[in-house]
Amino acid sequence: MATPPVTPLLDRVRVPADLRNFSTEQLKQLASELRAETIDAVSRTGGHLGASLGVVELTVAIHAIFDTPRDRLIWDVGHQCYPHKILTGRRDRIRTLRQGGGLSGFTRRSESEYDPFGAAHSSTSISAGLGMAVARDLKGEDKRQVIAVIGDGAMSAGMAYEAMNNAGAMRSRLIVVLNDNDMSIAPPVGAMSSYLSRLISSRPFLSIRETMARIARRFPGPLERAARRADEYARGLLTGGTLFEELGFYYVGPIDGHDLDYLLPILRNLRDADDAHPILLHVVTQKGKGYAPAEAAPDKYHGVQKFNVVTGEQAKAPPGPPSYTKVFSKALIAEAEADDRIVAITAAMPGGTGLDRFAQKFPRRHFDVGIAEQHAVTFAAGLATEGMKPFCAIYSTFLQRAYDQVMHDVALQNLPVRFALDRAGLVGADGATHAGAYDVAYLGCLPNMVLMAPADESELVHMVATAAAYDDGPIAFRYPRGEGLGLPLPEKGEVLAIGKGRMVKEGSTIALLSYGTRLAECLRAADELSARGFSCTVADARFAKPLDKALIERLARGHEVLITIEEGSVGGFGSLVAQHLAWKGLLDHGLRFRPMCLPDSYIDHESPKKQYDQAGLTASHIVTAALNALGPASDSRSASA
Ligand SMILES: Cc1ncc(C[n+]2csc(CCOP(=O)(O)OP(=O)(O)O)c2C)c(N)n1
Repeated sequence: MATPPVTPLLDRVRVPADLRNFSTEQLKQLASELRAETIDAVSRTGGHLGASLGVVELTVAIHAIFDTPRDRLIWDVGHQCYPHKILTGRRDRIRTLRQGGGLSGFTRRSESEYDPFGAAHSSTSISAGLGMAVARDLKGEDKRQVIAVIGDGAMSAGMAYEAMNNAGAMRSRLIVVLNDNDMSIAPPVGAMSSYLSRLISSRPFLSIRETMARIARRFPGPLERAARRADEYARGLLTGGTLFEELGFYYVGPIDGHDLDYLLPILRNLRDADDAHPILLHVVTQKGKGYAPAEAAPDKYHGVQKFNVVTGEQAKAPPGPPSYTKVFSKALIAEAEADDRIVAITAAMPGGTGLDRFAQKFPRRHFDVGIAEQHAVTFAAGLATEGMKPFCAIYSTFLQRAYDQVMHDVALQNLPVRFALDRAGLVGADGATHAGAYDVAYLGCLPNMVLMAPADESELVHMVATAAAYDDGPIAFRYPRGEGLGLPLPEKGEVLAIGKGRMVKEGSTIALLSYGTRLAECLRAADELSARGFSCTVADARFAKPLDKALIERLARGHEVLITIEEGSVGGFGSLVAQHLAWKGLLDHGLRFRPMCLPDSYIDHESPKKQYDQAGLTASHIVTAALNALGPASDSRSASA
C-alpha cells in the first residue's frame, strides 16, 4: 500500500476559512496536495475517482472565493464531492468513504453544514439552487450567494432545462457552474453535447482581460444600465446569444477549469457583480485530471474499486459466476438475434446495464438517450406503438424519475414496453439513494403491468425470453446487483406462463413464498427449520403481478404459517399477497401470515450482506419469524421432534 502523500498546506486546512488567506501560488500547491490526497483515499476505498479529480481546482477556487457554508454550494449528483469533503472538515474520515459507518459517497445534509443539499440522482442542482436563491430573496438576505455545479452529462436531463427556464425568467442571483469535461459515465450523447463542443471550439478560452472587461460591461453601476440594455439588445439582434443567454442567463466562458489564475479572479468578479441575475460560468475540465490512468480511460475510472496508485491497477474480485447484468445482456442479445423488432434503450448507463454489448452487436437497435429516464420511457412507448419490442434497461432507483411516463404513457395505454430493472434491492456502497427498494410497490399498483423477479440467473434468462414474447402490455423484471449463484445457464430462455409460480420444496407446517433472489435464504431457513422438526414448503412466486392466486391459496390453506420474502419495500409483493388473502377470507381462520420486506427506513451504505442483515432478511431472520409466528408452542414441538 502506498504511503499517504506529504501535504503541508492541506494539513493547515480544517475548514475552508483556513485557506482564504492563501496566495494564488499557495492555492495551486494546495490543489496539488488535495489531488494527491483524493487519489490516495479513493485507492483505499474505491469510489468515484474521475469526477472528483476533474474538479480539484474548481473546489479550491470556490471555497477560496465564496463564504461557504454561508454561501450555498450545491454539487450536482454529488459524486465529485470528495475534494470538497476533504476541505470541509471531513478529511479525517475520508478513508471511510462508502464503507459501513463511514462517509457517504455523495453530498448529504446530515453529514455537514457544507452540504446544503443531498444528491446522487442527477440534474437537481439548478432547481435546488434556485429554491435557495428565492428563499434568500424572500427572507431579504441579499448577500448570500448560491452556486450550483453541474456536469455536461447531468445537463442532458430535462430537469436541468426546467430549472433554467424558470431561473432565466426570475431576477434572482444564482451562479451555475457548468463543469464540461465532455464525459458522462460513458461518452456523452445528444445534440446538447454537440452544442457544447461547438461552443467550446468556436470560442477559444477567453483571455483574462477580455473576461473581466465583459463582466464589467455586463454588471455596471446603475447609471450605465440603461445604455447596457440597449447595447445588449443590439448585440442579441446582430449576433444571437448562446443557448444559455437565450434562456436568460448571463453566460461567461468557456474558461480553463484547471487554471486558478483564471478561476479565482473570474469567480471573484462574478461574486461581486452587483446585479440580480442568473449567471452561467462554463468551465472546461478533464475527467481524471492529474492521474494518468484516469486521464487515459475516463470511463473505467469514473467509479473504481480499490486500486494500486502506482500502476493504476484496480482490485479484482476472484473470478466468480457472471453478474445478473451480464446474464441479462447475453440473454437479450440471444433474443434480439432471433427477433429484429427487439430494440434496447439506456439512459446514459450502457456499461452499467450491460447494453454496451448489445450496442456492439446491434448499433442501430441500441439507443443511449442520455440522462433522460422520462424521455427513455415515453420514447420506448412510441416505439411500441409501431410494433417494435423495446427493452428499457434502467436501474430500479432511476426509473423512479419516470413514474408518470410509466403510468400515463405506457401502462394506461397498455403498451408492450419491457422494463429491465437492474440493481433491484439493496446495492451496497452507493447506499440509500441508489437502493432499488420501491419498484414492486410503485409498479405493483398499476393496472396492466406484469411484474417478475428471477430467483437466480437461470430464471433471469427465462424472464428475458418471457418479456420478449409477451406482447399484451407492459412487463417488468427486476434483478439485483452482483453475481448470480453460478448455475448453468439455459442455452435458450423458456417462455414462462404469465402469473404462475413454482413449487421448490413441499412440506406441511410453514410455507415460505419468495419473490426474487431471497429464495436461497428461504431454502437455508427451511433446512434450519426442518432440522428443528418443522416441515417447510418453499415456493418461488416468479410473478408479483398477476399473482399466482391458486398457489397462494394452496399455501394458505395447507400451512399454519405463511411467510412472504422479498427485497423490496412495504407495499410490494407481500402487500399484494395480503390483499388477496384478506379478500379471500384466508386470514379469518387462524393462518399466521407474515410479510417480510425491507424496513420502513433508509439503509445506509454497507456491504449488501450486512445491509440485508440490518434489514432483517437473512435465513436466520426467516427462521425467527417462523418460530415467532408459531408461538410458544413451537419450543415444545421443536423439543419433541
Ligand atoms: C437520474 C440519474 N440517472 C443516472 C445516474 C447515473 N450517473 C451518475 S453520474 C452520471 C454521469 C454524470 O456526468 P456529468 O454530469 O458530466 O458528471 P461527470 O461525472 O462527468 O463529472 C450518471 C449517468 C444518476 N446519478 N442519476
